[in-house]
Order: sequence, then C-alpha cells, then structure tokens
Amino acid sequence: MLYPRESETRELKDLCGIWEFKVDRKGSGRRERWQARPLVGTIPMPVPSSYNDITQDSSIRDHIGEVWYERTFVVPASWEGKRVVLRFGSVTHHATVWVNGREAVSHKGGYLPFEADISAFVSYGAANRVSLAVSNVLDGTCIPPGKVVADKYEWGTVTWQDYWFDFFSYSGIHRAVTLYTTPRAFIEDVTVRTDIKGATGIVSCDTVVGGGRRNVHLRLLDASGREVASGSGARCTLEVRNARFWAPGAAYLYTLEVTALNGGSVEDVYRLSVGIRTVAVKGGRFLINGAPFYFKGVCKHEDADIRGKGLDHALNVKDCNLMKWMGANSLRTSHYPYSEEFMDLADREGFAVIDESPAVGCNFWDRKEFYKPGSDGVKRLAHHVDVMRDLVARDKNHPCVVMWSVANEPASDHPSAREYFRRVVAATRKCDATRPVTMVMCRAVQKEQAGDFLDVVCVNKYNSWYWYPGRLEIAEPSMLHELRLWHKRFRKPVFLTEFGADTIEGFHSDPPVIFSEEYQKAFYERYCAMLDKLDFIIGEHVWNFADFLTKQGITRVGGNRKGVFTRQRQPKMAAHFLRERWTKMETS
Ligand code: BDP
Repeated sequence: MLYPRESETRELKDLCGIWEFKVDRKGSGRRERWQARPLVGTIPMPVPSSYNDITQDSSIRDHIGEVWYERTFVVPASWEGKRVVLRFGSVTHHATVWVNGREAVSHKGGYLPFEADISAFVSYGAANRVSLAVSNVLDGTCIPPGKVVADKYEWGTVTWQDYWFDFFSYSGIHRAVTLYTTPRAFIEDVTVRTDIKGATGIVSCDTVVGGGRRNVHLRLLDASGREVASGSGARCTLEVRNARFWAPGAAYLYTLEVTALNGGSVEDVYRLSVGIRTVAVKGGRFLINGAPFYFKGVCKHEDADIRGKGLDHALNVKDCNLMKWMGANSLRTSHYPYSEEFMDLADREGFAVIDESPAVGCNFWDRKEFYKPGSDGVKRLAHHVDVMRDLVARDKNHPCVVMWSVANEPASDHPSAREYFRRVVAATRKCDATRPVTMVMCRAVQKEQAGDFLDVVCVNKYNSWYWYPGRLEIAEPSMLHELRLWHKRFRKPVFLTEFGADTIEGFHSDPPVIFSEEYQKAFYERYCAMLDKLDFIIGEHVWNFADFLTKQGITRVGGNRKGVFTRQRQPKMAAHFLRERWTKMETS
C-alpha cells in the first residue's frame, strides 16, 4: 500500500488535530447508532495520540471496549470527479469508520495502515463527518493475542483484559489521518527491487495502475534531481551506471518518479525514495551489498509520556540522533510495525531495520492450541498471514528493511507451533523473496520447532537478570554455552536480539547490585566480552533503547526500566559504555 504523497496530480489534506471523543461505557454505541448524528457529551482528544494518558480519569485509561472519535472536514468542490481516499496510518487495535453515517471501512489490528475510497460517501464543497469506533479488546484470534477475563468472587466480579506482552496496550488513533485524491485511473502500487552488478545499480519496478489501463513511464533521479535512468512499462528495469548504493551509515536515496499516461497526457504521478542495495545470508554471514554486516543497535518501542504510542516526529528524529550518537547501525521494530514516517527516517538516516510483525505474547495460555483445528489459533494463523502480507505491502520498498521478523518469543517449543510457523514463514517469503526471514526465539534450544525455517537464528536471553539476578559472573560462561548450542543445532548465523537489565537512573551501587546503573553497565560489559568470543554472531541489539510503559505489575516500577536511555531520552551509564564500544567497532 502506497504512502499518501502529494504530487501535481494528487492533493492531500491532513486530518490530524483535536477530535471529539467519547468512551462507550455501556457498549451501546453501535446499537444506538452513534454514527448517525454528531456525538454528544464529548471531550477533546488529540490525534495522533493514544487516549490513555491524556485525561486525569483512570477509568478512561483502563477502559476495555470501544471508544468513539469524530470530526468534521470539508471536501473542496474542486475534488468532485476524483478518487477521494480516507487513510489511517494506524488505529490500535481495531476500528470501524463511518463517513456521514455510512460505514466506509473496518480494520482488525493496530500498527498498520488502512484506507477507503470515500468518493461516493462525501458531499463536495461542504462539511462531512467521520466517526470511528475504536476497540482495544484482544482475543485469541488477534496478534498480539489476549483474553478478556471475568474473575468471579463471592463479593463480585473483576473484569480485565489479559495479554502476555510486556508493554502497555495503548489504544487510539495512533498515526496520521489523511484525506487524499488521485485521478480515477491511478498508480495503485509500485514494487521496487534492487540489485548490484559491479558499479551498476539495477532497479526493477512493477507498477499496478488501478481504475483503467494506462501506459507507465519511469524516471530515476539522483539526490540532486538529475535523471540517471528512465524507461516505460508496468514491468520495467532501470540501470544506473556508477550508482551510489544505500548502506547502513551511508544512506543514499534516489527518487523514482512513476507516471501513468493517458495517450500523451499525464494522468497520475507518484514519487518514492529508492535505495539501491542487496541483502543476503550466505556463508554464515549477513551480507549487505555483498559485504558481511554486523548489527549493533537497539530494540525500541513507540512509547512516550502523555502521547503513548502516538506518532511524534520530534521524538522520532531525537531517537535517530541518539542512535547515531551511540554508534548504532540498526534496530528492530520490537514488537510491531513502526510508523511509515519512522521508516522513512531510517531510510534517510541509514539504519538497517529488522521489521517485526505484532505477533508478540503468543505464549503461555494457548500453548497447546497453537495450531489445533477449531481453536482460535487457526483464526489467528489466518490473521497472522494477512498481517505479514500487509506489512510487506507497506514496507517492501524501504531500503532500510533488511529482514522480516514474523514473531517475538512465541511458544515455538510446542510441536503445534511447527506447522503454524512453517505457514507464516512460507507466506512471508511468497510476498517477498528478496529479504531474509527470521523469528525471535527464547525457548529451550532443543525443543525449538521453527528454527529450521529461518535464515537467521535470533535469540533473546537474560542470564544474570531473570536467570540468576545479581550473579554477573554467570553471564559469560552460561551465554557462551547457550549461544553455541543454538549455532550447533541450526548451523545458521546467530543474532542476540535482546539482553538487558532493569535500571533506575540515579541509583548507584559499587560493587554493582541489580537495578543500579553500575550493574547495567557491568552487565553489558560482560555480555559484549562474551559476544566478541563467538565468530558465528552477526549482531547485538540491546533491550531496550529507552524505558517504556507496561501494564501495572509488581515487577514493573513505572514500567520496564531496561532502557539505556530514560523514557525522557537521557543516557544512563550503560549508554556511554555502548557508545564507547560501537563508535569504535568495525561492522563489515
Ligand atoms: C523479553 C520480551 C520483551 C520484554 C523483555 C523484558 O521480548 O518484550 O520487555 O523480555 O522482560 O522477553 O524486559
């Protein structure tokens, strides 16, 4: 799905700002058709933002069920006759959208965009109303999965949303809302694949035109706007002599200009950035542009004070600057797809990205039902495959994306997980044959069911934290042993995708004790010394870039504190150690 961009044939209207908001406390909104007339009794709510931390009312923060959003917008009279599309960057976790009371689109799952052609729903040159019912309910068919639990006691019933992922289940309209136009015959999709032959960059483009048959013309422009290649046809390969390649830490972007022509006249124009690069896993190494690449970097979260998981350009640019400051060359979008705007920044700033699906917390409660006929697991599998398809459709043209991650820490040690992940990985490869596929594992190596489907063995492990807290001396021998076992069993490159220790900034202790800044620093020193002894390791990503909010629990003091930066993005001691290490490290 293309990102909405304006051009000489496309107009764009930003619908972000303050929307009307109302919690559906009785779950009666749909029955009472709240979409039929303007909502009453609303409060202001910023978009994009999670709604949870905006008010002083914990019953809003902790509401389980639907909330409603609404606003009006004017469609210019000049837009009549064009395709008018309403697009949401993401609404978490589920949404139904009505325009002037008519249902326009429904979407299951947060973190990915969806849109609807609303040309036939709107009045031109007049005000229109958009209403949304947004649900945060997670069940066994969702990714991430969850379960609404009603615990019955003699004194009453406690209802709560259970889920098994370690971040707060923020909800709301999290990313941009955009109204845009295209001509009736329009560029619907573009798929770019790049290759390198000597000094020549090969750019293969598949263009889909919707709403009519049109000729396609392509131009590739360098960063100064000079045309370096051109061609025609829905399938077209461009060659760039003496190309500049995209690489982590040395990003170079061309602009691909795609034009749909009606006879001799221009009907639609769409432009996107293209980075020419190759990725491959070969000979036990991860190769970018044919050279071995070592990942040094972080796992992140979309998370901040007040706005929760709402898109925040200031935060995104700051985070990129902090990653550069510490010498990171890569990150994983743990544990869901990040905003398209962030992916654009990663292209531009030159970070290699492991792009992860929202399949996190697929563990514990349904271990035996991973793929049992008739269970929620079967429905979740179908949804999981849809999500991988949508993720690839959204991110396939980003040079920064060097690998897909289909899940984080599922119960993949259960035999039923084998068939489940065989299908998810195969479906992902079918959507994109150009990138390696992985899954982040954490169960017992000998029981792992899905490791042989993957290109890279990604492992999370927390020895000297969850295992033997305070015992820093066990980190090195135990991790050396375990990582060797992963390598021995699968004979594939191994990536330590998570390791970390909760740390309260300003809490000091020497000798180090857990939760102190000294402990976190020593923890990373030990792990890094250990990693340097293993030649099959292709990367180290620390958990986590910054502190982040989780659901309330007795092991979480104001959230997960494993950040090497605080939630406000100030460095803890460990960040300085990593900076020392990574800024000096050769990575290819
Ligand atoms: C890992 C999970 C991550 C958690 C982390 C932790 O992948 O989501 O936040 O543990 O407990 O197992 O800090």
